[in-house]
Amino acid sequence: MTTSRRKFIKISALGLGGVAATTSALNMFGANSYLDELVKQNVTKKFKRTPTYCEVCFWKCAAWTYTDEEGNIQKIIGNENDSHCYGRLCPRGTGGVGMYNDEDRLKTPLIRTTINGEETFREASWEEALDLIASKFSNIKEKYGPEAIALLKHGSPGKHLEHLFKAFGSDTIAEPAYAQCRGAREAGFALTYGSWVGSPEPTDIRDTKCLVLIGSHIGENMHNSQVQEMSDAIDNGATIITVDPRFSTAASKSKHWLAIKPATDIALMLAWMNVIIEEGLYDKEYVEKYTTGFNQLKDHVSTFTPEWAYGITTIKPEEIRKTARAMASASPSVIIHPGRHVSWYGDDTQRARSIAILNALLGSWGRRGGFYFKESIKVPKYPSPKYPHPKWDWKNIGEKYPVAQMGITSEVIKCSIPSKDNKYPIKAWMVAGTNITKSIPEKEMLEKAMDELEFMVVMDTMPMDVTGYADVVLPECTYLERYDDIRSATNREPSIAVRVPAVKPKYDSKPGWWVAKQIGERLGLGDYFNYDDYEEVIEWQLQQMGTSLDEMNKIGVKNFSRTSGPLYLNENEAYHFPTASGKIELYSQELKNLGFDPLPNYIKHPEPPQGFYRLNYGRAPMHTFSRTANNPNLNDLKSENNLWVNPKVARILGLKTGQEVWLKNQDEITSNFPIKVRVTERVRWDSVYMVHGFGHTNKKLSRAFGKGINDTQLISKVAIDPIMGGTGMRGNFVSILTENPHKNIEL
Ligand SMILES: Nc1nc2c(c(=O)[nH]1)N[C@H]1C(S)=C(S)[C@@H](COP(=O)(O)OP(=O)(O)OC[C@H]3O[C@@H](n4cnc5c(=O)[nH]c(N)nc54)[C@H](O)[C@@H]3O)O[C@H]1N2
Ligand SMILES: Nc1nc2c(c(=O)[nH]1)N[C@H]1C(S)=C(S)[C@@H](COP(=O)(O)OP(=O)(O)OC[C@H]3O[C@@H](n4cnc5c(=O)[nH]c(N)nc54)[C@H](O)[C@@H]3O)O[C@H]1N2
Ligand code: SF4
Ligand SMILES: [Mo]
Repeated sequence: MTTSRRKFIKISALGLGGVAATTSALNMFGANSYLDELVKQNVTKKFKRTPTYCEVCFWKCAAWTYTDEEGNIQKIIGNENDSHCYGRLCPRGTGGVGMYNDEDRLKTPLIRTTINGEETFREASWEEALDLIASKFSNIKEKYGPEAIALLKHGSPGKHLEHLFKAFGSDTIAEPAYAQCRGAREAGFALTYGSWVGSPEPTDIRDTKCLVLIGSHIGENMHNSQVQEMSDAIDNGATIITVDPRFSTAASKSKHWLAIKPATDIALMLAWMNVIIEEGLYDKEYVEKYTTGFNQLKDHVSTFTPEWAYGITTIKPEEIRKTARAMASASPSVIIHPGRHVSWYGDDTQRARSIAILNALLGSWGRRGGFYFKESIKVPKYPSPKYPHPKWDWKNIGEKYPVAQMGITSEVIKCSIPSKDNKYPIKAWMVAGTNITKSIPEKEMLEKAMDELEFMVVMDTMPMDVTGYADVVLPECTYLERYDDIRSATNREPSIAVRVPAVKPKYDSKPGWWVAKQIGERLGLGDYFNYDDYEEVIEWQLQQMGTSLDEMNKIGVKNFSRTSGPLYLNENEAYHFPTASGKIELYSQELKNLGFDPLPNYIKHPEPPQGFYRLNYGRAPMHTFSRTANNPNLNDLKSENNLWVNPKVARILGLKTGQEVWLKNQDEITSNFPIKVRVTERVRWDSVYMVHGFGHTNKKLSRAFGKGINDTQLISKVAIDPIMGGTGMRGNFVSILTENPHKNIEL
């Protein structure tokens, strides 16, 4: 590590101040949850219930928080009337109370200081911390303009700070949920259908006859209603086809598991298109009526036969044909799922385009059992002055990527490293609700950027790694202790849900809305924060929508009727897709005009050299990214990640289940900590697999510190998507070390 000004402060230096290894995740909900037992032990007490929506991930399930007479939170359960959860939370949502109870939480504001030449944090009052932030922000605005202050955010706190930043004159805003997550699929679907997929995905899983998952590991990826609908679809006899180099939970529930060679999915999809077109299995009427570019597509895929794809994907031609026919026979009640975390190999927009095109050939968009037309209700904006117009913003920063529709975090990071060609110099960051040191790879670049910043504020609930780089750390209270914006869901029917504090903030933590207002007032932006309590904002908005906080406190979720038209295409009426041609664009003139392939092509990606394995990662049902590793309830379910190793590899290297190993990647980066091996046929011999979000380096996380390996540390090579700037992360290779490479080094 460099001897930088912003040396990472291990908060431990502060001084001042059972494993359920099961992956049978499809039945880990509600009544089946172990946490339910804890809940039952308390049934004799009288509870008060408060409405909320969950913040353990971004599915935002509406829930009830139950507090006892002493004001302790006893349980959180799903709201029966909510289309995101159908009354049942996933294990993470049930365990969300651990976020509140975690004794390692950030407790007071902290300010970076130097004592005897050592950088450390000292505890500070809110007054002092907020005054310091306001004065630094004013200074930077004066010297460089407000645009030079960037907001990196994720989740609810981001919304409040976004308002602050826009009022201040900065729209230099980005989040990892775009370039490191779903950006490429939004770009791919927007190019094809003219609209985003969005969240929740408008996949009509409950009524589908065939669900095709291309690396979407639903069941480990625990997006609630989606998992429940998939479970129902299976019970109703739907065919599940899973394309995954790993035998995922979804694969175990599938009729067809295609153990594809990593990084070759586009070849498989081109071959599927070939079969569907050559055998005349596509929905001819739909293609004729709603799409453009079919003839070009037909010519394009004519040589991409299953035999051609076999050599690339290792999937047998008859398997390719059989699965193509299975999809077609379910058409139009078939879903080739768009995926969610799609930043894989850099050609991700083109992979998403392939998925979009396949759905169009099978006529599933706008059809029952395919994709429905989603709808949401607009929450009126609380009265506030107009935002000033920044001189440049996230769009300019991402201008190299013409199709990007949101800020690109990695470009914001690059612009924070001074250089003479940098047109958009960024000098300060506020980071809220995102642990960028774990969610954004290329650690060297990230650390360089943080080192160059004149000022960095982090607002978090926990002493996560990212806080160690801050000049000021602000402790936000958890979602159970605060108001946040009204959740307006985009679903089959529109609905709203509220988050009301169930308990008072613990320690000296404060809600994000309060922090935004306090900083705003200090910057002379009081007019933008014309309320004393966020309750007033919500009450005003609810009144505009014909309800009230009083009503919402009783019901938690309010469902509205659709007004935009039917859920599916009305076949007797013309339909205008929001694309340039008004049709589904199988052939993309827009991509062609921008100099990209108008139809997807397979390109070969690097393969692991001798002695190396592809680093594959994913989710575990009881954890969300890095944010839950220290959660007492969820840590109890799974306290570390394991390294999945194929038995062939284990034999060659002499590895046994339970043995600790270290990993070294292609750039000689060695994992800080060891990981325990799990020998399993469920992973291909060319890859190893681990759950993302472990290997925490901050000792202040008493349960999570040093447990398992942080995949992000080993992702030093990325493949940038040239169309929308996404960060492809799955092209890293690791070798397995059986000896501790850090024997004499203190970490
Ligand atoms: N290597 C690798 N990188 C990835 C991924 C991967 O699988 N592997 N996944 C990618 C994907 S899909 C995504 S969406 C992103 C996710 O990226 P992030 O959202 O950055 O993920 P987390 O690691 O959960 O970090 C969340 C941070 O918010 C804090 N937090 C939680 N609740 C609150 C709150 O109420 N208020 C505040 N102020 N802070 C809070 C947590 O303590 C934690 O520090 O990561 C991406 N990056
Ligand atoms: N429990 C839990 N659930 C979550 C989250 C969480 O943190 N925890 N995070 C949520 C978020 S924000 C997101 S974005 C989603 C992410 O969830 P998904 O979108 O489902 O995740 P991915 O990371 O795209 O997919 C991981 C799967 O891809 C497979 N894979 C790897 N390489 C390839 C390949 O080359 N081809 C194919 N076909 N498959 C491959 C892996 O083996 C693994 O099974 O999960 C959401 N749900
Ligand atoms: S899916 Fe689980 S963690 Fe995510 S919001 Fe719903 S209950 Fe919470
Ligand atoms: Mo994500």
